[in-house]
Amino acid sequence: MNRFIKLLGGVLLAATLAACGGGGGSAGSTGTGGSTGGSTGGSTGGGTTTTDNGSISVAIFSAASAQVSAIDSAGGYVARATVKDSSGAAVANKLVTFALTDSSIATISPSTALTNSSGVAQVAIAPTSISSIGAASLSASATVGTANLTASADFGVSASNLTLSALAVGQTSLPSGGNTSAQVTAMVNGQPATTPVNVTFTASCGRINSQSGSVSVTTNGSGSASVTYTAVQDDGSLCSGSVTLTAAAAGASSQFTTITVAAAAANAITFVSAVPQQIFVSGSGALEQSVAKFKVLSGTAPLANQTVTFSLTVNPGGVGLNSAGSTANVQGTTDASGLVSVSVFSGTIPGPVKVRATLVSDPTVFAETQNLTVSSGPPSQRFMSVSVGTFNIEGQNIDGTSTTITARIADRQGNPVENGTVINFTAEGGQVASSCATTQVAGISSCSVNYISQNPRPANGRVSVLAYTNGTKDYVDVNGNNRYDAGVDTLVDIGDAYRDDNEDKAFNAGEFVIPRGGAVACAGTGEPFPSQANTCDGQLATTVRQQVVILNSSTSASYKNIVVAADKSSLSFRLTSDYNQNLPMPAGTSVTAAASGGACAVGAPKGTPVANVPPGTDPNGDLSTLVTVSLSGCVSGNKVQVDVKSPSGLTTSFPDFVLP
Ligand SMILES: [Ca+2]
Ligand SMILES: [Ca+2]
Ligand SMILES: [Ca+2]
Repeated sequence: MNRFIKLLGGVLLAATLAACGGGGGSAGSTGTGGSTGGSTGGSTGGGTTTTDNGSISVAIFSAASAQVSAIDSAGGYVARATVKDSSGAAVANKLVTFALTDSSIATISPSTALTNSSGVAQVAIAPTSISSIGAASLSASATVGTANLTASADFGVSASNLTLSALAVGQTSLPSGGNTSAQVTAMVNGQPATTPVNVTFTASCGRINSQSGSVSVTTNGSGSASVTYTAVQDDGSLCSGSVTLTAAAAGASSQFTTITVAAAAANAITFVSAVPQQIFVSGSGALEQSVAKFKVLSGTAPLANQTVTFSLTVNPGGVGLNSAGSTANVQGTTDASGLVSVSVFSGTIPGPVKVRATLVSDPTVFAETQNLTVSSGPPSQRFMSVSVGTFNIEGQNIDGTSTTITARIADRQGNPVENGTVINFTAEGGQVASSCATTQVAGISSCSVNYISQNPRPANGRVSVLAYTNGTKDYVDVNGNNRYDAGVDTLVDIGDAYRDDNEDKAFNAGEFVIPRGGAVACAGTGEPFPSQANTCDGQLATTVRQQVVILNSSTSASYKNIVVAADKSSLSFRLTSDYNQNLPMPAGTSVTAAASGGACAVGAPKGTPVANVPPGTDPNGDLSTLVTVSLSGCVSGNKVQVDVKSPSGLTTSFPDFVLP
């Protein structure tokens, strides 16, 4: 039948369908009112407008195709318009526009439609919401020929009776952290709602659709609202025991159901932190305690009230748990965040430490600290030692003559400090590298910097250089517990470190100083460990410091204090730098002697080459070099020639010594 019809022309098809009595067409024709001659009319449930050009009628039908005068949230209603021409024949493919006088109580969707071959166009009409109530007018408009035709029909929106079905869940018993579906159907007048209904789901613990608190979802076309419930709270903690789920919709009684969630079992432990990661050997005076923190989990959720055993798996020596020196295992219980911690006390030996945390409920589950170490103590003032490769360098007349300054530094126990301890340097003249970082070679910590000669050059040729770093003062361990106890032990207090440029054993304005803010009265000292008076602070920490002096020896030589033995068996003098007769010549300077006259002969001079001369702490100290030349066969009037050659190669020839 259908295949046969499709072979026929459109007109015949339309005529056939009209003859068959399409529902739309016959329904439209039942409207009342409209008279001929362009008048319009309408009545509740339907309306028809007839003109000379044709007619249009509109009415509302239920899902059961019954014409109705009211709609409700049961859904399935349509607004249906029928368009005919002046001869009463159906007008196909005609645009019909639908409109409502009050969109707040009802909506049409879509608002336009084309007529079918029966001249019928229809759109859906529904209450705007489940709570909509009132009345409005529906209109349908189309253009037939040259005439704009509009028909209207008044209708009511009836109250709906909304109920919720029982709340159904996929599983009523969940494992810890598990999830399940939950579903409820909104019923309008006993039938599943086709109009969207907002249903709010709430759980007494856990999340719905991965959200905390109440979650609103809209029913689908079948009136069903469904969510996923998860028995894990927002902060990751786990629900356990009875959980109540609630589904609620405005105007309907709420629905409840109960889910039983299994208690969580700890199955993981992780290391969280050790603060600080570095502690110092006991007795160093520095921080000796760290707090190691672990977290107990069930899956990924932190678990409270779990007991953990702490044990030492790596102990360089003397490390204690929760008290100094106590190597016994200790226990702890996790807090609400699943965290549990233990205090770690350093021992007397530096090295890495490992603390293990083991679940009491499952000893196969454990974690260990990472990167926790007991370090050597900080630099101790008493164990600061700075040396200079060559003190008396040929620096007065030549730039760039170098020497090496080495700092050796240990902690209070005389053990090497941590690698990387930075020693700073500052110089009165010349140029010195600003710092070096200690390394341990064969277990001994030290580092070196270069010093070179250049301007400025102090007038007396003595260049003060200060080496310093952060560390601790010395103290007398009165109570013998190998650590500093303020008020019990006797501190060897010192004031601010400074560089005593003029070596007067006191701080003078303009001299480099490292202020620490102390104002306690105390005596000051000069090199080798300069301390500014009255800047003590009673604290263990200090700037560990030492001053050294480098001598800018000259290239040209001078001499003083010539002595010739009465029997003319020797000649001696003191060799000095030319510009300061208290300064030696540069280390390595060589002296040669020759005699002239008769049988007078010289032996090899003593006092050459010039030694590396420590500068002492007296800025006026005589650092000249005694040179002795042995003589043989010499008599009065014989001459002795002395030449002095500096390391750079310049030779100074002294005037001939004429023997008296
Ligand atoms: Ca002590
Ligand atoms: Ca001074
Ligand atoms: Ca000086």
